[in-house]
Amino acid sequence: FLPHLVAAMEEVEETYIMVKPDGVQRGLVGEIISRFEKKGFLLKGLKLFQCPKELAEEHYKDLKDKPFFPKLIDYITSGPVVCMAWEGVGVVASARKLIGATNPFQAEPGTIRGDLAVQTGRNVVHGSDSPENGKREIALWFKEGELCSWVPVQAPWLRE
Ligand code: IDP
Ligand code: MG
Repeated sequence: FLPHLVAAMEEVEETYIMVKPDGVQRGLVGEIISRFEKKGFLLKGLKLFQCPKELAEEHYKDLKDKPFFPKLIDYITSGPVVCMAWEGVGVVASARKLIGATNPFQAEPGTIRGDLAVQTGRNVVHGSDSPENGKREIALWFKEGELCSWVPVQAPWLRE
């Protein structure tokens, strides 16, 4: 399986996934991690973290002119979040599919937001929207030494 793994390396992406404070408060951490774990992505980093205001503002800087921005920052800093870095071929788009639409009312059943949330302002989970933002966000939320490179025993059973 090694030549295949090397070939796949070229397409490997990283995405930043975060259980937001409502997901932590509602006891959904295990459920949410489990969806990515069962899919077969590779977990590279994981921590419980109280996000400072400056980091929340940097993370969501593209939304700073939106009317909901102050409430969004209050929400994300209102309690601990669970930060995750996941790796895989096509992981960015695939994770967004598992997460579902931004508005949980529009998110399909079977998606995390479709199954577990009812409102945009409390949509339980974040996922990077592009490979570039995946890299940017992982660098923002994790320090050097907090990420692991490893080969899970299931690797040869995930790809032919
Ligand atoms: P995404 O999380 O699906 O990528 P974005 O448009 O990037 O959605 O918005 C980031 C986050 O900001 C959303 O997940 C949600 O928590 C919050 N948000 C977006 N739009 C609204 C809104 O209209 N009202 C309140 N919160 C919003
Ligand atoms: Mg977004």
